[in-house]
Amino acid sequence: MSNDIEGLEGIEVTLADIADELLTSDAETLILCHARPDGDCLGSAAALTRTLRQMGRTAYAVNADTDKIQNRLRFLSDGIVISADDLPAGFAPGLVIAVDTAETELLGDYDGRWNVDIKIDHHVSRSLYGKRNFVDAGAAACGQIICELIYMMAERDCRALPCSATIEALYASLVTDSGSFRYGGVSGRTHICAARLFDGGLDHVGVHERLSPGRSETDLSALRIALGGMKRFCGGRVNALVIDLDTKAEYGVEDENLTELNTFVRDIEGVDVGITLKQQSDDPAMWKLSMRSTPRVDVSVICAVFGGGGHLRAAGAMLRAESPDEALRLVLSALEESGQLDCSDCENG
Ligand SMILES: [Mn+2]
Repeated sequence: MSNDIEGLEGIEVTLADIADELLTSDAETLILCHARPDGDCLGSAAALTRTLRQMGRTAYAVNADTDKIQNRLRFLSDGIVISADDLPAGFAPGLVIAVDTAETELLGDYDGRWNVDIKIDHHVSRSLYGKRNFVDAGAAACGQIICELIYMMAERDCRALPCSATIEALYASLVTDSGSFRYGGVSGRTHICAARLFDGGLDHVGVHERLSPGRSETDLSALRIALGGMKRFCGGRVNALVIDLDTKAEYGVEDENLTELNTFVRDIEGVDVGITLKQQSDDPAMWKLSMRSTPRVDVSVICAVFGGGGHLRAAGAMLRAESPDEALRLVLSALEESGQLDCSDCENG
């Protein structure tokens, strides 16, 4: 399918404009959300899809990676966020909405498959790939925007009032994207959204139990790797974990089992920077760098040195190194050269 607005920028609209459109349009609607889905994108897509259906519309949500949805998030997506292969034959949406997706490339295999009419997002990116765009970078989660949108619509059409599944989806969005209301993007508005969901009958204990089901044996193997392998530098302020292919094989883990370690290495008393480096099986000379920090250090600039990027406190990159020691040395050097840590007593020299 063609993407005739590729390279063209759409206009910016208000959330009230989008509410107007959704209240008055009877177009069959397709909701898109980013590949490698997280709780915010699944919760946002599920909530919006259920709301439109309650209003009597035909609406479907699709994701390019339904086979990669984490088990703990499946209660959000089951039966509501589907693969495009499972769309009914002949379904031709008149309205396409993308949620929580900063750039169209993040749609994965579905990039370019449909023209996006409306983009709703909370990432800083200014990419206006929708014909109409609403981006609120001050929202802690895309689910916060969807929550505000749904209650705005419900004021004018009570059929939009969220059902219990929509309430759970929106709350899961808020919780997962805000680190359980701890991250910098959380505001009074985030809590007002949560309060509305509580007023609507939210079972918050149930949602938290499903989002945090406890650690699996594989998770425990990952923690054993961390506890056995972390090394402190720069007077203890930098904590690094380098995981090579032999270690992954010995413990029976893949990179997808190791994501929890990215923050684990940072969340230790006295540590300002957590570094994890994972050797890549498809090219053993490549190492996947993940960095996490406290507000005292900007790790996005360190990852940018290696062609990566991200947020101030959470960033990543791929780098080339011939050995675990070389990979770590490259990162520690970039950190030192950034001048953000007083490295005078750094073991790295
Ligand atoms: Mn998000």
